[in-house]
Amino acid sequence: MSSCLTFLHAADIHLGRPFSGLAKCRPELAKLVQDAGYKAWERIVTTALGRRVDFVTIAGDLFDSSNPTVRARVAFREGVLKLHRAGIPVFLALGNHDPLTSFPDSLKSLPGLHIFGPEQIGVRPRLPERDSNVVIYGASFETHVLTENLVRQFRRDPDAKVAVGVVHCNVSGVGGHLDYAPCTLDDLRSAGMDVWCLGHVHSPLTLCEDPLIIYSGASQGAHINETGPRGCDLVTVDESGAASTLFVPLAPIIWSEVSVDVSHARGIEETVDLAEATFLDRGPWPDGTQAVVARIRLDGTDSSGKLGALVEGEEFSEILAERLSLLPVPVVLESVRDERRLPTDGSSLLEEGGFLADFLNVCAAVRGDAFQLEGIMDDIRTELLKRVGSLHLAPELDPRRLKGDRSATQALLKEAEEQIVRICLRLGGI
Ligand SMILES: [Mn+2]
Repeated sequence: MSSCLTFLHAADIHLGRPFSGLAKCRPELAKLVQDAGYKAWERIVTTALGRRVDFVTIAGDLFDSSNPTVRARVAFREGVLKLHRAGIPVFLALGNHDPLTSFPDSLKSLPGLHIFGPEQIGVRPRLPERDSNVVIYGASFETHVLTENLVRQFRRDPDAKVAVGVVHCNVSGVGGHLDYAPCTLDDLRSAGMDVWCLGHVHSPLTLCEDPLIIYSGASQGAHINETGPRGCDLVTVDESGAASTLFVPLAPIIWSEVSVDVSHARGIEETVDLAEATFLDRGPWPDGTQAVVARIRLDGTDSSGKLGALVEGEEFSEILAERLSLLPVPVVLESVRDERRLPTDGSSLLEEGGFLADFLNVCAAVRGDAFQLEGIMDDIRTELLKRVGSLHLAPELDPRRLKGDRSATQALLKEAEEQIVRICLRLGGI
């Protein structure tokens, strides 16, 4: 028996997430990711059992909704009971998606499950194999919106040998998440815990090593902005109270966004090969990865312009999807984005002559002439105001704002120029 205390920390499991947007356009993909969410929860349970941890902590957004689905409720209950039968208790703090007031009563009294209330409370689990005085502190969201600092009320008891805090909160506005239960790193440090197990931020993050302050991240990524492996944390606390963590990837589906440089592709066939090679290079994926859902960005300069519109056609995506689905870890295409830079800096299009060469020459002349540039911006402004009115003009398109900012105006013109060239090449025959 190891003398270290070990436990599993997970958060933002979001059981029962509907993926309604995705279900409308890609029902098969929505189903794949939804099933993966349940699978990730099952893996949390089997990992806890396999590692024979002392307990499991969950820091909120266990359920996606305050009215969890039947499948979500059944899956959660099953997992908790399995852990209970193995003598592994679960400590659950609730978050903004699954607040206490709406949490199903039938689940509140599950054996082996402790749900934290709205005020800080320290629970001393009975851990038969430990004589140490382990205290787990936590607090739950009572309602969806919580703007108070939950963490400031936390204090370690003087007799606690190991102190663990569990809470769903936003530390110093960490990127891109609603500012619920805001707190600072200093608030967390001054509570005197050995470990802080947090939820809310969906990327795995270690905010501090001593004391250990971690976001486990979501157990399964839900969309293209949640790329990379997802899972939970295996936390170890030694006798001196020093804590460390090991990230355990569990998500069956990994979201991925890759750029494929098509500059040297000699044709559409090689573009397919390049995309395939990019994914082979990216591996190996963590064990248990069932599929990678990928967005492919085609970039680089299409110097000959020969790939033209072929990469935008449905057939290209279909062939690519078919090829990628045969990789050792199958890749499911989320989308293909065409972000090729076109050779509008001159080179081949200018050499070819014709309409596009004339157009590019005019653009270059205008860009270099402040007077002409301003004249064009005035025309655009008049036209835009006629069409949409000043109230609806997006700030970045407002020529009044651009006036006097020559480089921004030039960049805008360059972008327009590239779009026009792209459209012309797509039409072909020019
Ligand atoms: Mn969440």
